[in-house]
Amino acid sequence: MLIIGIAGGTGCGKTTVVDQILNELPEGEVGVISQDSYYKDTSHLSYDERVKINFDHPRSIDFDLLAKHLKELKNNKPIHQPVYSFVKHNRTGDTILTHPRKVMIVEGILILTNPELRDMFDIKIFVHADTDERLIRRLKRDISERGRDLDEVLGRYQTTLKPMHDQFIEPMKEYADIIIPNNKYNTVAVDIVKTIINDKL
Ligand code: UZR
Ligand code: MG
Repeated sequence: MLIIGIAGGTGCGKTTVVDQILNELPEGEVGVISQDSYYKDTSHLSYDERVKINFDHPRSIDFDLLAKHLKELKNNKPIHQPVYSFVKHNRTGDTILTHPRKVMIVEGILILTNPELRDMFDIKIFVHADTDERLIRRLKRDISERGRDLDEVLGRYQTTLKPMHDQFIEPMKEYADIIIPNNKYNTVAVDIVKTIINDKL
């Protein structure tokens, strides 16, 4: 199994890059695990308490479960990936059955901060987009898809997103094998990654 880690700040276009890779590879050969599915279970907290969680800090992620699942997939066992709701800020209680594939992509803002995961990645990719581009995309997405408003997104951006990005995400470029510049759709970079994957398939 080839395991590819794709990191980069919020709104850098990770999900888009992953979708572009998936679209052009044979179906059934590539699987995706999203760090977003592994936010810690917050059922013991009220909604008002959950909103205050710093979701951009590595401790908000259940890395133990993520690493365990990745190992199981590596051992050719299917896993039950938790389903997370950004609207409720909590796991929904549902899971998605995820089967092992020849290529597994793990994507998320903080996945390169965890040494155990880093060691498991055969290829580490960091998607870069300028801060203003990322903020624009984040604003649009959170308002249209995640039930937020302008004040909520900007407030969160200033208090947690930006400081956590500078502290935990940006320094992870150091570990990347490939950095994809993604201020606009980068066909060449996606082609290169596809070629590497096809080589291994
Ligand atoms: P991407 N996030 C939420 O907004 N709510 C949650 O319940 C859990 C996570 C956000 C998180 C992070 N931060 O910036 C983003 N906040 O989801 C990561 N606040 O997702 O990589 O798709 O941008
Ligand atoms: Mg995403």
